[in-house]
Amino acid sequence: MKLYGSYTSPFVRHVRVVLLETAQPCEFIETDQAGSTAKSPTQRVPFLEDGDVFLTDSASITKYLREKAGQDYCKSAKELDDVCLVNTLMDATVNLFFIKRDGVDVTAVPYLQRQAARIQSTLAELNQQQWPASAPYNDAQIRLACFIGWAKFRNQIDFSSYNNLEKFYSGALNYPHFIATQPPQG
Ligand SMILES: N[C@@H](CCC(=O)N[C@@H](CS)C(=O)NCC(=O)O)C(=O)O
Repeated sequence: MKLYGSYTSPFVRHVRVVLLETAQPCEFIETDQAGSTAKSPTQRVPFLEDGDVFLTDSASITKYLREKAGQDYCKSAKELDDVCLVNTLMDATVNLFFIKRDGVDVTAVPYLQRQAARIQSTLAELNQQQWPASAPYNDAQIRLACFIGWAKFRNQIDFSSYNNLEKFYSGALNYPHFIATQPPQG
């Protein structure tokens, strides 16, 4: 099995945590934008190859790995909805990050302001929910921890008004598989 990704991507990190939790051997192939453009129709990471299986999204990859290990993936509609909420948050924030990095003033583009508002309203919703103080975590929770870690690493979000999310994240920082997949520091 081969996982293509980067050590900074929160989407890839979720897959890496699932690989550790399910103890499945997998070669990690560090892939930049040129590599993902050449090999995946989405031109994004992660993507996964396993024999004839080729998967292009972290959601399908995490489902595949869980099921391959005999585990459930998102048993309830609520858990799937939480995965989708975090996904929307992560997609919008990563998208704004890349656009800002290209020098665009996001405050001057109405749709990008809508993206920014979507990020804040989704964070407010997630902040109102109950989150566990420690492992075990389900896939929505792992994804949320990966998102918060990335947003802090890239200084994209001020979490000071999201106390509940901060508390959840401090707990996740003690989880060995989360520690093992930290983005490179410094
Ligand atoms: N829906 C995809 C999103 C993956 C994604 O956005 N990956 C980012 C890295 S964090 C990427 O490769 N972006 C490159 C680009 O947008 O050109 C997933 O869940 O795998």
